[in-house]
Amino acid sequence: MFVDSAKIYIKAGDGGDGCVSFHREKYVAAGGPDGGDGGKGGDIVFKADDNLSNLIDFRYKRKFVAERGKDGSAKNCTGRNAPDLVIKVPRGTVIKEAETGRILADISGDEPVVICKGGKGGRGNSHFATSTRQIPRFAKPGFRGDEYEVQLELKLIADVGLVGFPNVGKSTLISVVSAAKPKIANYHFTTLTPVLGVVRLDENSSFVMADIPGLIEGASEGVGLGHEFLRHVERCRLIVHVVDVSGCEGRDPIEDFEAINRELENFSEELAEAPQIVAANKCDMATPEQIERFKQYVTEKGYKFFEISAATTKGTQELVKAVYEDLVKLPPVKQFEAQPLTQEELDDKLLSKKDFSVTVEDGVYYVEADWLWDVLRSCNMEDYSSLQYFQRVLRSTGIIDKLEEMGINEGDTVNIFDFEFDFVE
Ligand SMILES: Nc1nc2c(ncn2[C@@H]2O[C@H](COP(=O)(O)OP(=O)(O)OP(=O)(O)O)[C@@H](O)[C@H]2O)c(=O)[nH]1
Ligand SMILES: [Mg+2]
Repeated sequence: MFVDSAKIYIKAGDGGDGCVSFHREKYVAAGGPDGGDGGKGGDIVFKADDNLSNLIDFRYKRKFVAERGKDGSAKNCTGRNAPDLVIKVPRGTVIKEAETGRILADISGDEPVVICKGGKGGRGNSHFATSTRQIPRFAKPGFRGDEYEVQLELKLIADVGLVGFPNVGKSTLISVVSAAKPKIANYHFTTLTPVLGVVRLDENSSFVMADIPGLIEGASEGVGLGHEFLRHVERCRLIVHVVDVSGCEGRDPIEDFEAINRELENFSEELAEAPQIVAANKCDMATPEQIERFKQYVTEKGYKFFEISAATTKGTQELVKAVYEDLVKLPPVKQFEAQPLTQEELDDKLLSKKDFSVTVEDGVYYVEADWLWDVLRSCNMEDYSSLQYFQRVLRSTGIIDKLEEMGINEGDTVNIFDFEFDFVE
């Protein structure tokens, strides 16, 4: 089975917690704080692997979580950093944030790409000693690792893409100009998955050609096999548009040509504007008048035109040479750029990090917010300075205001992750 898209969940490791500890030694009365820092959580890294040809593995495993950093320990021992989790994907896999469709990376080079950063380790209590606070009874928890739901989309890497109606001879063409051996048969939708072939002109010149399933009118609305497979020619530097010029199936080559171009346009404007060479196939079955009529139409539109017969290989070498000559002048295979968040989106993200909700039940005020968990974990409620810090956070993030707005009175109970305390103004 050929799978070219998959949705998976990835999460980098959280940082290890800092440690609360005090130096102990015989005859030393009050050793200072010596709690070490937590280690860093593992990153989620993507890497191209040429032994993989599609995304089928992600049908079975959809969740990837990197290890957490180790906690710090006494004697200023820093916790161990967790190893990165490397996810191997076929070359040409584009990673998008599932929620927004924003491109995070294009794994078509050799460099591994970090998609989720592991959380930093929390600091141990030895960092928090000051002249006025000699016994810090708290440490910081590790930071959380990034997490994402991502859409993986394989976009094959080829210089040239063959597009056209079903049964016009696309697979026959790739089979005579390259070593690829796709299935060829006299019915529609013979090709069900994309096929790549290397076309060699001589020792030093070659290019990669992609054969994809046939398109029909309405493919962009999902008719036939749909236009899904067009994503595999999206990177192509040049399109070879194959048309059955003999009209042996009762269609008109000019109408075919226009219909396919409309489907390309519906898929993506960029693809519609890619340079195109027209290959009028099945010339062995066409009359000279048929060929001439189509040739005139196509050349008037400004396209290069080649009459070929893939079945007899007539004209195919001329086509291949012309394709190569054009490729030399064209920019390299397209890479998809990662799309960073805009300033506005970054701000929204930061703001939403401070979102919270307050509900009242039986006189108890329940405050809920994901981010508060980390704050709460970093505080030692038996420690005065730690408690002060906690109160400062509640005030600066607007939680106290909200509680007052909701009519809280002195002495009422506030509950945050089951930690309860009395409200004092
Ligand atoms: N007479 C003639 N027949 C051809 C030529 N090229 C291909 N054919 C025949 O046309 C039929 C379809 O060829 P394919 O190469 O499978 O066509 P395709 O465009 O890949 O079709 P799909 O994969 O279904 O989209 C086969 O029976 C081929 O033998 C040609 O130049 N002349
Ligand atoms: Mg085919």
